[in-house]
Amino acid sequence: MFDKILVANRGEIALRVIRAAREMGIASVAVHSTADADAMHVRMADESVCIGPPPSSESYLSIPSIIAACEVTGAQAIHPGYGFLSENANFVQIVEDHGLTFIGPSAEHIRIMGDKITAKDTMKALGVPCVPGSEGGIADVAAAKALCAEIGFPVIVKATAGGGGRGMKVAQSAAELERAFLTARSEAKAAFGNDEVYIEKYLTTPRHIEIQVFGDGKGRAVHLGERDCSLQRRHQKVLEEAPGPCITEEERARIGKICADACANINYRGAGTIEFLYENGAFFFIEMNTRLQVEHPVTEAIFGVDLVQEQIRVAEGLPMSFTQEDLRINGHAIEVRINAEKLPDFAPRPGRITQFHAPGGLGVRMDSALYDGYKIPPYYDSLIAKLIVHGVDRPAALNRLARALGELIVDGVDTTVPLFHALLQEEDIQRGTYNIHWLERWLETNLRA
Ligand code: MV4
Repeated sequence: MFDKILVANRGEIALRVIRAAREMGIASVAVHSTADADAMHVRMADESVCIGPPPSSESYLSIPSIIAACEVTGAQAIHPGYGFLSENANFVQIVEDHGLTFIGPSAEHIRIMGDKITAKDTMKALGVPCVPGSEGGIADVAAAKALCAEIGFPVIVKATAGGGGRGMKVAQSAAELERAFLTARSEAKAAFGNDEVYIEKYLTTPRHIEIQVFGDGKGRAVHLGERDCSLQRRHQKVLEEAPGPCITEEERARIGKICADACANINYRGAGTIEFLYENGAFFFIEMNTRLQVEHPVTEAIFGVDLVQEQIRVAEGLPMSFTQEDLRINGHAIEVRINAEKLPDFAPRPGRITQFHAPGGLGVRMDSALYDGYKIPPYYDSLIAKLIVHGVDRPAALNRLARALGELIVDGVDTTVPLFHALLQEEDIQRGTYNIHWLERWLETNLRA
């Protein structure tokens, strides 16, 4: 059993991990930049170590500083949270080379899923349904043209080193293909130092449905249903819910089993998310994320599990505390991401919080590192709070979200809270009839004006 773990992150997710560890009797070490000396994660942890100046590249991404912080505090394991070093296979290798434990998947699995072509090949071989497209990379314009003649238009050209929406180009017709291919390739080279691209049939109106998986690293794995994360702006999720409003129990059981079996097959360890596009009742794999995700609390709410405690358990070599049969969905959960941003442009608004009051009551969870008088530094992500509500069904969760948003006070900076009040008035939100393009269109017609 670990006695002490280091949390290589900041903000609400650092608190999330510290809380999970404390309930397990495990001490926590916070690391922080000089800009975060007064941050809540530093206050809440049992110990803290300053690891560098404000820029992430010199602090939260500084591998030598984080390893050194483990050595001086005696932390035996590192939880990376999300972002930062959470999907850095080289980091995992270095952690393990120092006799420490990475609380997450193996370096090999992170590497496989980080290369989107290899990820897709791997998933396809494991029986996971994928978007029709190229077998591996596309070498030149001639190969691109030949493939598209077969699969038809529209198509999307994606960078193998991309992911999360970076490095993609759509071609609506043969006339647009050469340009899309060459632009995607040169942008990929510039952004990632890797110009390999692949092509898929472009799905025009899908939903983003992701399956939460969890493995013990020893051949057992389960799924914890899906989350619908279709409400996004510029590839940033804005609201997530579980279960997906359009997914039937039969669909969930079928795609969930495919995902769990795939993870069992490769001895996947810890939490993972298998992302799909869902259109006309069919699932198409796009990417796998080998980390705990921002939106994991909606899954925790409906299944009543603590995914971070499970991550710590399996990192120690213990079995998971539940089997697939133990997992039953209870009600409906919705998360909204509250960012320190000014509408309508979502421009970051760091600054001092003059008054903060978190909503409470039955079925309300607020994950936030804010406090009265806290000064949000300008160096990091603008997410300042996640409000997660849980109700007996989707209408109850929506009513609870409206009630909780009404109780919330965040004064001193602009936030995205007004967006959620407005979205709750929309029929498509109330009915759950939205796809990946809905929010951008809604913003265009409602906020630009
Ligand atoms: C696609 C697609 C349509 N067809 N792939 C964007 C993020 C990255 N994870 C994959 N993305 C997409 N891949 C095919 N074959 C549309 C998107 C996409 C998208 C996906 C999920 C959520 C929001 C999105 C917004 C624009 C485009």
